[in-house]
Amino acid sequence: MSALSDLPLIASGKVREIYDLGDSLLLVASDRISTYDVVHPTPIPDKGSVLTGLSTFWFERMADIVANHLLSVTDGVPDDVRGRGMVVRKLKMLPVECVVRGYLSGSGWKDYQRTGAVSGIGLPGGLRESDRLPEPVYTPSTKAEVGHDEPIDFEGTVALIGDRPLAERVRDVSLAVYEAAARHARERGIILADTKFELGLAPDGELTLGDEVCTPDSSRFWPADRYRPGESQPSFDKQFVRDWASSTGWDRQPPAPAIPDEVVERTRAKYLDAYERITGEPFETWLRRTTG
Ligand code: Q0T
Repeated sequence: MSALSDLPLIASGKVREIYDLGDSLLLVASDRISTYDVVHPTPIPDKGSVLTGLSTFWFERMADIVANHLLSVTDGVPDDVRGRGMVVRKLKMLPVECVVRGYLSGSGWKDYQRTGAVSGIGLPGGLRESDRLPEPVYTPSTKAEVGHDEPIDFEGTVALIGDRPLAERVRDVSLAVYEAAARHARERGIILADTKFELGLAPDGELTLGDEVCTPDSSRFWPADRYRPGESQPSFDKQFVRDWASSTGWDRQPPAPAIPDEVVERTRAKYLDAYERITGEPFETWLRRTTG
């Protein structure tokens, strides 16, 4: 198998990379972790593998709702990224971030406090931070090349996509995948408060789910047994790192501090726990599947 270092790099994010395989792409989830939008110098062992395993689980489970870009987590994956690499179909990505919220948090909570609405959707009065919404809402945003994505309403997505029926399918598929994933996660002790999808078109025009799906990096995972509406909720995966980083007096400006071993180990255990709760399988099963 070709070494990663020989492949053309197409895109590089804070915590993952995309390489060109010719007719397909290789998505690689790293073990890097960010808090407050800054990447720490210390990796969390197996984080990339957990995220790739979770995305794979959701792609396979949601295949009856929408096609997806997953081709293989074994064939074509270089040895040095086995477990955290995924070969995917090349898509023509749609220029919208498909955000779905089931709970009021982050920018959704801010917009609600300011306007009583999120993404142009009016909500009941009197909601508190982290409250569950009467029903999930589609709150898309633009894909900013640099800086932060801008929230848009559904009409904004019609304009960007340029095809109303397609924009409707994108919204409906996003809501359906979120609802199915959130129900599954909730039955296993995790609140999937919100999530972000990226969709694209396959060469034959079929609407296809891309990117990563319902991972802790693309979603808010909250431990259900600590859910207390009316305040911000601890993150399932990153809370130990955030709490420790705050306790050091770090001002949240780069560079982020190195993470001590004990915090790395407790955080790694949270990722493995998320994988095992959601898939119902030992993490070992993922390692055996991908590192034959
Ligand atoms: C993409 C064509 O994930 C991104 O960047 C992180 C480094 C955004 N992105 C997605 C694509 C995909 C996917 N996924 C695909 N299947 N086909 N492009 C490119 N950038």
